[in-house]
Amino acid sequence: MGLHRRHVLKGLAAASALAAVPAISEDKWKTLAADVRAQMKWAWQGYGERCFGQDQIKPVSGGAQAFFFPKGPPMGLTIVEALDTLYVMGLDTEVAQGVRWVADNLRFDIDGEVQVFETGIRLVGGLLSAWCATREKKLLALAKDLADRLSPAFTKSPTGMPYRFVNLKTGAVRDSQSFPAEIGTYIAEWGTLGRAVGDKRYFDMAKRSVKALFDRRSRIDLVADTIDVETGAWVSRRASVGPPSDSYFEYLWDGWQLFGDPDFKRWYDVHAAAIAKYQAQMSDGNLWFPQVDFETGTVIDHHQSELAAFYAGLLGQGGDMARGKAYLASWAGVQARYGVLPEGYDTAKAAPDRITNELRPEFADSCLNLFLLDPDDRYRELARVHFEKMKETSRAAYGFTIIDDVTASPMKQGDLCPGYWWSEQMKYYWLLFSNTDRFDYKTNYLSTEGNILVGIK
Ligand code: IFL
Repeated sequence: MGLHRRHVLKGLAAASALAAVPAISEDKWKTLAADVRAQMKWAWQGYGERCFGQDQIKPVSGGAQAFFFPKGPPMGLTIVEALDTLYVMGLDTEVAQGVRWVADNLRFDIDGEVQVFETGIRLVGGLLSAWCATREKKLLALAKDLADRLSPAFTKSPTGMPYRFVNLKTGAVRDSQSFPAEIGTYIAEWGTLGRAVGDKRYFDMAKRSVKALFDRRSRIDLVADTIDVETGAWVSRRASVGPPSDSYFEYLWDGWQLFGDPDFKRWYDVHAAAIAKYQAQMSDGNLWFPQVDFETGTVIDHHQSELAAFYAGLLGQGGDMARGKAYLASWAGVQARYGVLPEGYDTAKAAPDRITNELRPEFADSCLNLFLLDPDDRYRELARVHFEKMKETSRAAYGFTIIDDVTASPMKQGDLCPGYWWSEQMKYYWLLFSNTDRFDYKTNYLSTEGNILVGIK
């Protein structure tokens, strides 16, 4: 065992100690859950009054912001993202209102191009989870229609790794330089769709893309963060667990968890071992994952994107609870220091290197994933702080907004509620605090966008 590895393992034992919390009664968690539900209901009303059907609300000004097509039509992104969250919260009137809008308005025969990855995780996934919740056939039909319109991105590619953009009407594709997350984050949605409609081709299309990427890993089993999907040649040397690679790793585990496909498990294990060997580093008692050269393992930079915080939960799911807890504890330290996590953190300087917060869910995501494996109130407590701080700093006239500067006092608000807020952290808080009987806490699956594809009751 090398010196570096010994140092990391020794440090892990110390770092994995998440602060103990005083016992909180189940009633208090329920009260907190009721508050989460009330905030969701209030934000939904704000969206309904100001811009129902638009992609995203600007909660400070009360305006709207398109996500897909700047000149329209809107795709009701917020509604699609929110539906299964509203359902598990028992907000059934809101669910019915949202489903009605989708059934009456959402159509994909549009002569415009969309980003395949974002459209897959948000709209295909959102429609599928809404279908799982309500069993409304129209939702499944829309998910299938949309996935079919995205499929030229895969079928026109010589390697099977999808182009980044596709025109929904013509099937024209563009942008051959892509990233692991945009190549490997389909198996959950495409596999679930294939199961629902009885067509394995969806699963195969998503798996082929992942295999093509995995097969191009370096001799030390890492992938870089940019590749040409036409030639299969790497155009970067930078390996990262953060964006734009992040959910590629997540969906390797998920392909195994959801479909029991042993290839996915092997692929996950190969990368997880290489990441632990070459990227895991202790710094001031904290575990971080710096970017490294994908062929040599040499550290490139010490930037840590907040989005990488999801990796704590994934480590736990993959069987490495020690590293999962330690990595969550590292982020918990940043949360304790700044209140709201900055978008980026320089772990060498122990200071933010990006001072915004785009209302991110990843920390709460890991709290939930670790809690599901190990129902310990420490995870709930970290998520409670995340929620309370969000209420304190992000609440605006018509909903919750991004922060432009988390280091300012008071924090400076921006003016946008991203679609994922409705699908992710509000659901994670609710599931953590409520112990709802609309969710199966033992057998479940949440996608990278927080869409519940297994476990809705
Ligand atoms: O779309 C969200 C999703 O969690 C993801 N990446 C980033 C978003 C949230 O920060 O996979």
